[in-house]
Amino acid sequence: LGIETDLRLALARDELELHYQPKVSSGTLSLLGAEALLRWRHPVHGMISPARFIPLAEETGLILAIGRWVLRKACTDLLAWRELGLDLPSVSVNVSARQFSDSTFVPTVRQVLEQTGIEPHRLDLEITESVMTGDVERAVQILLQLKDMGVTLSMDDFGTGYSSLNYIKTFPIDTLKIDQTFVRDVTGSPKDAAIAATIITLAMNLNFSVVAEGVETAEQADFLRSRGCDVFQGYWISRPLPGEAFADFVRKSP
Ligand code: G
Ligand code: G
Ligand code: NA
Ligand code: MN
Repeated sequence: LGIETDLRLALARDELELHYQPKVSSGTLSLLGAEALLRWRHPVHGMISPARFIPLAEETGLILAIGRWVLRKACTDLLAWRELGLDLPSVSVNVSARQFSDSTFVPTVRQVLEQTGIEPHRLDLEITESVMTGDVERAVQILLQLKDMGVTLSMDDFGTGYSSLNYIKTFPIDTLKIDQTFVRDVTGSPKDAAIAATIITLAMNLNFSVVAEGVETAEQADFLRSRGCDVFQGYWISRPLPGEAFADFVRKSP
């Protein structure tokens, strides 16, 4: 109960923050965007991972308020960096299934775009395959409404959920993100190599961009690049960075 009450107060107490992990072109390593990753700086327990508190936020419905905060913060950070002369082409925000299926989600995205004035194509929404487990037709309608606004859509953790190729065919998405569980042993495990290469080929053939997550070594990068992967994200490029450190990364980026 303690942590639930604390989470309720975390927003008001300004304890949530966004860290940013770069996404770079696999060829030139130029900066293409960044994924916003939520952190909770708890006054007693220190930094708490979203893996621990997002499930609680989903159960309690707090994810709706937190999700709105994340969207707004990511967009205003992007604008603030631009004021400093730092051009970040795109910012990605994670959207949980509960958030996605709530009737306030589409209006919230529209409102944040209008209020911040960020160009819609600079906002990327990362959704997981779990949005397909409910009402698929409704999910497609929501995705189409988001596409109409001009935001881009990424399928996160691809290959780990309930994905069906049938859904992939009908979902109006722009990008597949290869889950890091396939990237981890991509140079050691022939099976993981086959899966990663197949996802890359699938993405290319369906005209999706493809991001490899969790790239930690030059060897992984070489393999993924050789198979046609467009975009890298992972510790090999950079860990998720607090705002100031991320701004430094952008400054130094090719
Ligand atoms: O950054 P880290 O590895 O700690 O993230 C753990 C998990 O939390 C990941 O699955 C990530 O997608 C999720 N996560 C991080 N930030 C957000 C957020 O703002 N909203 C939602 N819904 N999930 C997030
Ligand atoms: O579920 P999602 O893909 O959004 O989660 C991304 C998570 O992966 C974040 O918690 C982030 O901190 C973590 N992450 C990012 N890059 C790497 C990496 O290269 N290696 C590992 N082990 N984790 C990573
Ligand atoms: Na993500
Ligand atoms: Mn992922």
